[in-house]
Amino acid sequence: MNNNIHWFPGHMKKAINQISEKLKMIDVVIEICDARIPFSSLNKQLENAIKDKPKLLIFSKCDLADENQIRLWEKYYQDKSYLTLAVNLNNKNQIETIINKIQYLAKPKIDKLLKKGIKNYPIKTMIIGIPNVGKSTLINLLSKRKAAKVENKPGLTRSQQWIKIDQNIYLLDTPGILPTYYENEEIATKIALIGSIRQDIVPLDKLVNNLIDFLREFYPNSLQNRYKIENIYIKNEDILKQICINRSFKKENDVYDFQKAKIILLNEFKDGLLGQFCLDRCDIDG
Ligand SMILES: Nc1nc2c(ncn2[C@@H]2O[C@H](COP(=O)(O)OP(=O)(O)OP(=O)(O)O)[C@@H](O)[C@H]2O)c(=O)[nH]1
Ligand SMILES: [Mg+2]
Repeated sequence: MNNNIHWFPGHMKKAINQISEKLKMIDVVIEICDARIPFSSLNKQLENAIKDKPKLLIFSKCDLADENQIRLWEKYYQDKSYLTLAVNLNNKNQIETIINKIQYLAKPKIDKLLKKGIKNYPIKTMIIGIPNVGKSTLINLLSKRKAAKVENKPGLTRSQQWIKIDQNIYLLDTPGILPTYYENEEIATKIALIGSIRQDIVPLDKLVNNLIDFLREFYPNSLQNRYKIENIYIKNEDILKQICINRSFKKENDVYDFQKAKIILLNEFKDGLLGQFCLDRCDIDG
């Protein structure tokens, strides 16, 4: 890892403590992971802190991820008793499914309260996840019908802002953001590759080499098709040269512009232009 980088395990602990504090008043947790890294975008310390809460695990950006791997990862988490949902959060049709899952998760508590004669209990939910996984997109999606109305209602903690999203479901309007300061270099690289951490936090060549090795191993056709590289079982540098040829990336003195090829490869991968991928492999990482 770049020697200039300082990792801050203390920040993680602080963020988890802050989230844990808010979670005390929450009935259902909605945790979002990026479907391209369903393992690396979840944090073990946080998982421990919320293991007793009813939880919906949303795999966002499944339009950018490998369907087969999503299915395997969903099963992996379902076997650990998680309720999962793989979605494209840009698709507005998801609202009802998400609401139904929240209601399902809150039902044991509601039933218990009903037995005590307490009706109309407001279900309080909160969204958590690492940066860029779609937390704000989900808040906007869920609040759309009610135009992000903020309620100050007895039974809801007053100092917090709540958005009413359905009959009796309330969403904390500020999501819990987990920092992506990971000590583990492999995880940091994956998070950088999908764009949830500044890419320059990991040295460019490391990112690029990791990506090419990964694509060659798991999705050989992607490089072949996108950059018209006939044989991809060549050195990484030669792959980059092929990208320069394919895109006519040359500098003034007629030498190949490798830098440009590296950036283009990273960006096109991140934006899904090379296809749908999962960087976490359920059979290996899970
Ligand atoms: N393709 C695709 N893009 C998505 C999806 N969900 C969110 N995005 C995009 O991902 C980017 C980040 O989404 P946000 O909702 O801002 O993510 P966030 O978790 O609130 O990010 P922070 O506030 O930085 O922590 C935006 O460009 C969204 O449009 C999805 O399911 N599919
Ligand atoms: Mg946000």
